[in-house]
Amino acid sequence: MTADYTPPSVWTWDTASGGKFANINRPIAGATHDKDLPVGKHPFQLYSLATPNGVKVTVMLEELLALGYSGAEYDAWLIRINEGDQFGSGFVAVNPNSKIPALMDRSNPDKPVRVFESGAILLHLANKFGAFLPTDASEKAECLSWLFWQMGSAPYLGGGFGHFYAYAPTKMQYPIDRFAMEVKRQMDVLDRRLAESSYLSGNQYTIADMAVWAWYGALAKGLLYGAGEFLTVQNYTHVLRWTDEIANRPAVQRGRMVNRVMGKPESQLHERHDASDFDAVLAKADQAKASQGSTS
Ligand SMILES: N[C@@H](CCC(=O)N[C@@H](CS)C(=O)NCC(=O)O)C(=O)O
Repeated sequence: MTADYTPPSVWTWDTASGGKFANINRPIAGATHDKDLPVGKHPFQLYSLATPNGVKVTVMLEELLALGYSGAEYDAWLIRINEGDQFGSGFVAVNPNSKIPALMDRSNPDKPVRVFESGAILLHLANKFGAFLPTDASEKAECLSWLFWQMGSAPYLGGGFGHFYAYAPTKMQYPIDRFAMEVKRQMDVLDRRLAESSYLSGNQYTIADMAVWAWYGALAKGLLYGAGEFLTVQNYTHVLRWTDEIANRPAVQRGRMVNRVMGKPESQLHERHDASDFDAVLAKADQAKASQGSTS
């Protein structure tokens, strides 16, 4: 890759373009191999991974269960995107866009419904259970505005800033400057909103908070792309206040563990098929704490 690149008249696919994830990027859609998806016993079958886009859905499902909606019981199956699971024929049938998260709503077994795009999944669940979506028209409009704000903004954070700051094969100042500027502007947008209200849509915690928290809460805590210092995230104090409050919710703590394959082993629940699945992970965390205590 050179700084003085002149695009040819017709773009061609260079399979060795470099950069993290270059092995799974393709200029064509559709399945690469035949593979059925597993189906468990619960009304909802989630096929996902604990990236920010995946976490917002497991948080929502855990929040619904915490409110007592047993109809929100779910099986969460692991999709390893760096191994190309999203290109299996079963997955593509649920999400033709080949990206996690993808949900099959089997509450009516005679008429399963597929839902893809995390925002659509959150809205589908909120409508179905009448939860985490304000009923007041103006608060609902505010909630949907922030939900769709996240859908439109996060690609600049992940695909723009994160890609060029952390994943591209070389560090290039122009795209890093461009996307750092945009991401800081987005953080300021949130900070100003959260200075004037407890949650994004007003006084209620909603699907907009779940969606935005998964991305911008992680960024505010310095957990994305090792970029906390670079973006001086500690300056967004209202975002941090809101981030910590959401992170303390027990359902959020459970939701962020589901389909997680990175970080401390005691924070990872690769697949979730029953509420009791969390117990084994929490026992591992207790063991880790105890063994730290006995060696110190
Ligand atoms: N707009 C989509 C974005 C989903 C998305 O980008 N998923 C990523 C992981 S965070 C993915 O599956 N990438 C795999 C690929 O691009 O092949 C949503 O909100 O659901």
